[in-house]
Amino acid sequence: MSTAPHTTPDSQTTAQQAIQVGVVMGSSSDWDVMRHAADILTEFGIAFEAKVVSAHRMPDDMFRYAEAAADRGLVAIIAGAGGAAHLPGMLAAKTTVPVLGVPVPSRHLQGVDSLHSIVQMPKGIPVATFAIGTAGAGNAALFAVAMLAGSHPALRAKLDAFRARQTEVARAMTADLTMSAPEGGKA
Ligand code: RP5
Repeated sequence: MSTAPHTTPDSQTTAQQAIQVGVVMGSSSDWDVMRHAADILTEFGIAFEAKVVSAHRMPDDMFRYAEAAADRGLVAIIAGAGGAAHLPGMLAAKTTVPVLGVPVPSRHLQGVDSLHSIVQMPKGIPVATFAIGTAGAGNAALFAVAMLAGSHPALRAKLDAFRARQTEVARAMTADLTMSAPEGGKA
């Protein structure tokens, strides 16, 4: 998996199995955020692809991608975009495969524009919208894992173990505070 900024492979999969999740974004400049979704999917062994599919610069490609998604067996599409972030909503308009929207931080409005563009969908065309930036990208991937876990018990066990590890890390934070507390201080 490339972590270089502003580069995404045209298509990548984590295994020689059918692609289950599409990770798409409006520009390679979104990759620094969206690779956090890719990292989670890799960690859980989910076969995915990463592609730039710009709603504004490649509208025909975007529609083709959405129209093919169900027949290709995609379980979810994680779509990230910034600014006038129409990609998640327009994908959702053309497919019933669940679309998980990630607002990418934008240059001038810090991603609030992206968030509003993605979350304010009209009734009837849902986009599950996540937090702005890397937390949203990671959580969208975890959400996709949770969707798949419903029919894959081994994945459910992995997700439970992930949560348990996270809990232990959070508990250990208190011990770290105690260690670094000033003389006589209480943590
Ligand atoms: C959006 O415009 C993309 O999702 C990206 O967040 C933003 C800027 O794109 P570039 O000008 O960096 O290609 O479509």
